[in-house]
Amino acid sequence: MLKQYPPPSFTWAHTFIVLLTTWCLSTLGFASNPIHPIYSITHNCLLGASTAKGTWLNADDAFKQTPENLIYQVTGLLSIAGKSKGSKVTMLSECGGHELKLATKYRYQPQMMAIAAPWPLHPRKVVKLSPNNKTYQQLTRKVLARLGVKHPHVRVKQIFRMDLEGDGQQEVLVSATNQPKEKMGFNTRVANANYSVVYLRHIVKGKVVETILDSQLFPEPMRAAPHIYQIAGVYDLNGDDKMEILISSNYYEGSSVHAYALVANKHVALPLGCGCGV
Ligand SMILES: [Ca+2]
Ligand SMILES: [Ca+2]
Repeated sequence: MLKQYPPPSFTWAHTFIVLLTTWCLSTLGFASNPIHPIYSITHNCLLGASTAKGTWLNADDAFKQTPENLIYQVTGLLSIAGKSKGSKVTMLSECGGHELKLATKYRYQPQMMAIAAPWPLHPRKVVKLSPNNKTYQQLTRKVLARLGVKHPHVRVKQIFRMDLEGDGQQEVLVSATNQPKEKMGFNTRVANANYSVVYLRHIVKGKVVETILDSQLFPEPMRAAPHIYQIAGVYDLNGDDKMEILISSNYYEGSSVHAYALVANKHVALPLGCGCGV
């Protein structure tokens, strides 16, 4: 007698399980073409996304492919506020930004992000140090002198220590800015020896080095719209257990945020970034 294979009962059960699994994954935000968008709540724009393979999509491609109902981790610099389902991303009419509506509202924090990642965004601890730390003030003075800032007024703003790639060696990220009214981000003039810099202190072939990630220097007073660079977050953006670095830039009538990775001890600019400005 000819045996029917698969048996009818298996076919029904199998079909039911497949449909149920598809529905569950879709409901939880894991679509058949999963991407992991990276959205800046502070800057109202989509930086891009990582794919299921851990590669990167720029903002335009991520915008086209981001489905609704993804689950986002909502964060503010060091603290994960919680999770929320997100809407489809839409274009803002002004300044090329994007809008992502989150179902759950969280209290606003500086440098707030929504990242559709099911993995830990901080696989290792990120420690905030006091900007008054004498060691890093002295180090920043040397870095500024090396950049050509004469008699710098050292004003360290942020210091974060972490092991970016999980090799057991700690890295330190430092931002320093000296500008008039710098909190406003609306300067149209700069004074003598104004600057803004973000650098990474890390070990290369057994030697400690300081790598400049972003900087802008003004040796003399002039009319200008100076950038204020700040560390906007340190997160594993693609689930490979290595943390990437987000840096924001604010200037007169504009702001943006972009990303770097540390690859083989070298900093690499990632194709992630977005902003709003004139
Ligand atoms: Ca490390
Ligand atoms: Ca990563």
